[in-house]
Amino acid sequence: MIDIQALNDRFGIHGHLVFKDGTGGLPFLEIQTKHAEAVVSLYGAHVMKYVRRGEKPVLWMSKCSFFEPGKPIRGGIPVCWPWFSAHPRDHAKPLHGFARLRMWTMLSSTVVDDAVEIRLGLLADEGSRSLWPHGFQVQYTVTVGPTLKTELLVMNTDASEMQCTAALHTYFNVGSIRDVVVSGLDGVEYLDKMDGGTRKRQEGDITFDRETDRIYLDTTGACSIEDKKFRRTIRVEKTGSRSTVVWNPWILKSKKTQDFGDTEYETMVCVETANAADDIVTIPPFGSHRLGSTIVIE
Ligand code: TA6
Repeated sequence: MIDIQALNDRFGIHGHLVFKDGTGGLPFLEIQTKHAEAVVSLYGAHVMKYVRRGEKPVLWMSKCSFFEPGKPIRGGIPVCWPWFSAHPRDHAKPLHGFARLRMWTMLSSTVVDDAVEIRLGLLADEGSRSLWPHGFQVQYTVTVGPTLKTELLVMNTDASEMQCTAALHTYFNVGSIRDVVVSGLDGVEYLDKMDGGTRKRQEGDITFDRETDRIYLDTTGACSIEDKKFRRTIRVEKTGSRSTVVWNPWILKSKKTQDFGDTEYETMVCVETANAADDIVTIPPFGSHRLGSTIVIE
């Protein structure tokens, strides 16, 4: 049982950061700043909410999300690590790795200019080694201010190299998916998961009129999500990432997914800062890798 009072005593910041007990007994923290507010679950180090003062939420959350140990929270920014999608050799292992299914440890909380920065940690243990035979220390830094910055620092604590894939699997809140245009991937090769993983090349901007599930490869550039209904553009900048994943489940997949409302696909799009498929990250012994995303509202 996590001691909320102890967390508030040690990491709470008056007027800026408070811990609370959440649905399913999963503790979360609320962040308030001059520019924005956010909610982060310690379960999965999962940013569930980011909204700038007077604006519509930037992140999408399903009204049907589970809040149960062992099941991922649906929406916000799932931390997918140490593998993206199915485990490469054992599909019985959890989709998108185990980081989003673990309780993370608070490491620090600070006010930095007009932002609040928190760091959460995850260490290898018997449970993780039963799924993935590596020693590691992971630190996840979330900076809530006029922009939302997230960074996943993976440290390899073994004397052997580590290979992993990952995604900051961000669900963005949009007015209507049919009026959304994603740009920044023109000419980039992608794997079309809706066409058996066929390799294709993006021509122009991305629009949505069906289930869309694509892993764009060898791309380090920023993407923009133009939301015509909300009359805003969300820019997704990234570091340490060579893949961008674009996903909308559309009608049938939404209906088939228990923690996804039948029509919720209409108001979300995933543009994920990732290293997936061919873009495997190799971390040398005692080395490290940083995967970072900055979300800017224009
Ligand atoms: O990132 C897109 C994707 O890999 C889709 O194929 C879909 O599986 C989605 O992730 C959500 O996965 P989840 O395990 O969270 O339901």
